[in-house]
Amino acid sequence: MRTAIRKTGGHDVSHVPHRGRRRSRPRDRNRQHSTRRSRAEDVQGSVGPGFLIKLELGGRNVTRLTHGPSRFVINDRSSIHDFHLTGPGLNRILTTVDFVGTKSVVLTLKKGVYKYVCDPHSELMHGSFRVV
Ligand SMILES: [Cu+2]
Repeated sequence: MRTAIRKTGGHDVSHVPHRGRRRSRPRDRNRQHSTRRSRAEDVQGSVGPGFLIKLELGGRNVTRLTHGPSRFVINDRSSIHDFHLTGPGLNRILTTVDFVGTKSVVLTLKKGVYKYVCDPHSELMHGSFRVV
């Protein structure tokens, strides 16, 4: 329905700006920062499917961690590798050779050097980090 524009009094409303189309402007509604990962603080380990073992935090190879509790999420992508972590007071196979999938464990790290290997291929597949 149209609203008629009436001239009131002697004043001439010469030009009424066109109101018909209101540009629907895509608003930048508070964009949530999708860069924030829910579990960015987790230490991400992976082994396989090739002859590769790694441990990363925030996409970077782990060389140093702070002592105290840390969650390790290990993704074992092959049934020929395992993920074996040793360190001060710790000697633990986080994922076995047969296992394929992801395991999550919270470990309380102590100061010192930790090493991780795939036991069947330890010459090739190993790494270490320091806990301070
Ligand atoms: Cu292996």
